[in-house]
Amino acid sequence: MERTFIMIKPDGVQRGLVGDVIKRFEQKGFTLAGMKFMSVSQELAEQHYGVHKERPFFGSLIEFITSGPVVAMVWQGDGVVASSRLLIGATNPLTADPGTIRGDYGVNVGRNLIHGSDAIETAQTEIALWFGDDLVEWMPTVTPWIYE
Ligand code: ABT
Ligand code: MG
Repeated sequence: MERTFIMIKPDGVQRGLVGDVIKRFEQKGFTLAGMKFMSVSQELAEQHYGVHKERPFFGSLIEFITSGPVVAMVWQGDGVVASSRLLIGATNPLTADPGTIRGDYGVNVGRNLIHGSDAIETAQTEIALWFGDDLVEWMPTVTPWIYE
């Protein structure tokens, strides 16, 4: 089953949006496979955002993501990687569609509330980085009402 890494960033936690975000993923029909409320170390932040190391916003990005607790999660389901990006919306909340998380709650690209892996391969790398093997294998009893 496909899995993706989702993180509610410090702004989403501070603004009390944790419940709303989890609700959207639950109601879509995806299954939670891992979740932890945690502070992000400098080292983990730099590894997670390693692809942006040379970008001008790298410093402020690391500062932001380590500025307060985050909720790290793994969600699973058919097509969950691409579908999560649709639920989350465009990187810039001002151009994210209404109905998406960023479109409904965000204004600034540096305060865009939530992270979702951008490809299946990235998801595998990010899940290994944040959770290792510490995931829960289970099958909700409603599964036959979501999958034919
Ligand atoms: P993430 O889910 O955080 O990876 O965002 P997304 O994949 O939608 O967008 P990318 B391009 O990966 O942005 C990573 C973080 O960098 C911030 N950013 C990005 C800027 O601050 N300025 C920029 O010009 C760009 C392109 C937004 C993302 N996260 N935060 N916070
Ligand atoms: Mg990204």
